[in-house]
Amino acid sequence: MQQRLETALNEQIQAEFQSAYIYLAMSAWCAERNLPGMAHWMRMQWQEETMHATKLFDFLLSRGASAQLLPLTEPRRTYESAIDLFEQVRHHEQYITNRINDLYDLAIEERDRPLQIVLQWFISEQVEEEAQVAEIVERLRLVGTDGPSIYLLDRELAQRAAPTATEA
Ligand code: OFO
Repeated sequence: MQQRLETALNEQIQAEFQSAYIYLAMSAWCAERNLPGMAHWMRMQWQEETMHATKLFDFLLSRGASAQLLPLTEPRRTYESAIDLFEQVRHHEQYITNRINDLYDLAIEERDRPLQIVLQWFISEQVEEEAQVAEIVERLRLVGTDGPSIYLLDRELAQRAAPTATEA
């Protein structure tokens, strides 16, 4: 594998683990505010991102490249509201989508076809993730974040299933 790709993949593994770390911190924020369904949703998100990172990590090793495990930074701990929180998830996923797209362009430039195939899965996954979180943001905007409405949405988000190996 080309050095440029190895470096970029290690940075993407870091970004996926950083995403996991951010969502785990968000899960704590929800739990501390008595929103167990949202805390669960974030916990599932944490699990999914950990699987994304591991998928790229395994791919890197299968290609005989070297895994670096770059450092993570402390995630943000304060949010104004549940809307603000999910808005941040949306922005973060848009950022990840841009990163994946750039990585895919690099894989094309370097003519690395196996990496292109792996990244095609991530490209589809990002479409799904962005749509999912956009829906939650829209619903929160619609119902607001007070009393019964947030309670119902929180209960619904508690239903999110754990990611399976094919989903993550
Ligand atoms: Fe939420 O995204 Fe990973 O890739």
